[in-house]
Amino acid sequence: SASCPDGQKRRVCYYYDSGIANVDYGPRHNMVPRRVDMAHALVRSYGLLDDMTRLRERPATEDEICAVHDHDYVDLLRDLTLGNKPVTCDVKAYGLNKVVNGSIDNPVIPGMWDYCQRYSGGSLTAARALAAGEADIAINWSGGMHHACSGKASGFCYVNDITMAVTELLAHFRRVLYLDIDVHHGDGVEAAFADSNRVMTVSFHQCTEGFFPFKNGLVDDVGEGTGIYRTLNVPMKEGMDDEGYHRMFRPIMARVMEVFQPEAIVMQCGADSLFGDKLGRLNLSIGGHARCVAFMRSFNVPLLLLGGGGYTVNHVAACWCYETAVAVGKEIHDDIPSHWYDHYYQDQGYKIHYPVKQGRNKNDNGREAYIATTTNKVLDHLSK
Ligand code: V1P
Ligand code: CA
Ligand code: ZN
Repeated sequence: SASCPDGQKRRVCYYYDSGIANVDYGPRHNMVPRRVDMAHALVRSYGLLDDMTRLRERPATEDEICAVHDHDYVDLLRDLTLGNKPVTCDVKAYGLNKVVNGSIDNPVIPGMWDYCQRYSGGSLTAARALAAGEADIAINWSGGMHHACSGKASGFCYVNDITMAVTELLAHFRRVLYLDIDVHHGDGVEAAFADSNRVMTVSFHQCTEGFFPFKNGLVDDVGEGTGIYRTLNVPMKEGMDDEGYHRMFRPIMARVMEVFQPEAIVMQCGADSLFGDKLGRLNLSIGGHARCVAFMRSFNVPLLLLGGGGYTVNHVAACWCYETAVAVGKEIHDDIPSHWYDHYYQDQGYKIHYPVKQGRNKNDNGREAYIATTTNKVLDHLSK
């Protein structure tokens, strides 16, 4: 259709599991799984389900999760939830229930194991649809839990569905690109593939004093051993706007596609890089965030779109609905249709594209030329 960035249609598969909507991290927690149900309700209300193939719900099995996680950690996740065995070990050593400054990032919650199976099953199923050649783009907005490590939970992530999906894709494609536009560094996925020459990981993120996950994701962290220069990090200061973001994103990703030539792309679309997020301090608009998706789509390489962070839930749902439209290649009108969750969008005037109030962009302070310097450093790594 003419409204597509590159004038071409794509076959899109869509995964949605209603079993995630009621998962509750606790009353004061920022992570609200219901935002995925909100996004789904919006997608449905715009009629976008008619433009996609709905994938059948299939929770990941214990064996599938064990392919990228340690056995003792997986046993613990399963047993803590089902309550079928008294747990005698120190769950804090596994990143669970650890109290830091009065808040618990990774609480042991009701239905935790089932939740892990469902969101990671979605990413695996979506990856398989791409591998089987059934789709050009596959979507799982409940996935994208990029911080989980092989043996422990981190940053609201219990199992790493991304690592599972990439591993699945590696059985069918020679080179897989992982791209992460969540406001946080994609540390768990980076660590899993740091020494691989078949996976390139690229994370754009806020990198400021005291910002999770703290001292990593620096511009000179480039991987190791056989994977050297196949890890890229693009750190940013507070206040980054659409224009500055794309002044880095476009040249870097164009060059990545040129030199790495991936056969499949996994893109984590964390919506906490949007303006007005509760945790992030970048100032992307929904249009600016979605332009990243449109740009990667234009290369016509099998593309897996995943969710991730995003803590102002009305912004998150509007963003992922709009990106679903970008995937199918349809322009949707800005007025949010009347539906079950429509009252959540009152603050943004019932529009998809809410306004960005640009404050100071600390990346664009004249003489220092942070954007140009950082972009050149990354391009220099790429030339190696
Ligand atoms: O900053 C921390 C730990 C706790 N601090 C004292 C050190 N944790 C962050 C975790 C952010 C996780 C982001 C996940 C993702 O990348 C992917 C899904 O988006 C944190 C923060 C924060 N402001 O950074 N935890 C919490 N806030 C928190 C607040 C209330 C209740 C529970 C956790
Ligand atoms: Ca990121
Ligand atoms: Zn995040």
